[in-house]
Amino acid sequence: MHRSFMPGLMVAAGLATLLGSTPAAAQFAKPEDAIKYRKAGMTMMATHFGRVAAMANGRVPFDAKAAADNAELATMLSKLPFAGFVDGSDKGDTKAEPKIWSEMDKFRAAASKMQDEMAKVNAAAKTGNIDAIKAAVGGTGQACKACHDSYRKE
Ligand code: ASC
Repeated sequence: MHRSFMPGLMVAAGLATLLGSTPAAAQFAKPEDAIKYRKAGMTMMATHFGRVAAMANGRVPFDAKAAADNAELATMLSKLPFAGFVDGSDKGDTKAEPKIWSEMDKFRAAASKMQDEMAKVNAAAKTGNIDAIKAAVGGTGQACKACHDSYRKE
């Protein structure tokens, strides 16, 4: 009897592990892996946000579909980098200020603020209203800058 449902239980446990592996719970074998992960996440987010920002700033012609697609990606990507600021990853190939780890609540709040602002870009881009996109891009840029000013070395 027991043997008949054990494999099912093991599959269920494996699935639970997989489903529990949300970005926020990303695990890293080494601090340098976490550093690489968060840098890659920032790069991807900045690339897609930058495509929307370029339209908002008039550097490239407005394309509503491209704006919406990139805003959606930037919003998803905005959730990723912060899982990489794990304990022990304050040293290495990073511009992260060590004070991130001594004021982690403030750092998380700054990240959260950026994510909220980025979600506004996404909402605005879905409407296709360029003025709303401009406003939201401005707010997001300010949130990026505020966090960099406090927590990123030159
Ligand atoms: C971007 C980007 C940043 C922010 C910042 C805003 O597009 O890559 O880091 O905006 O420049 O001041």
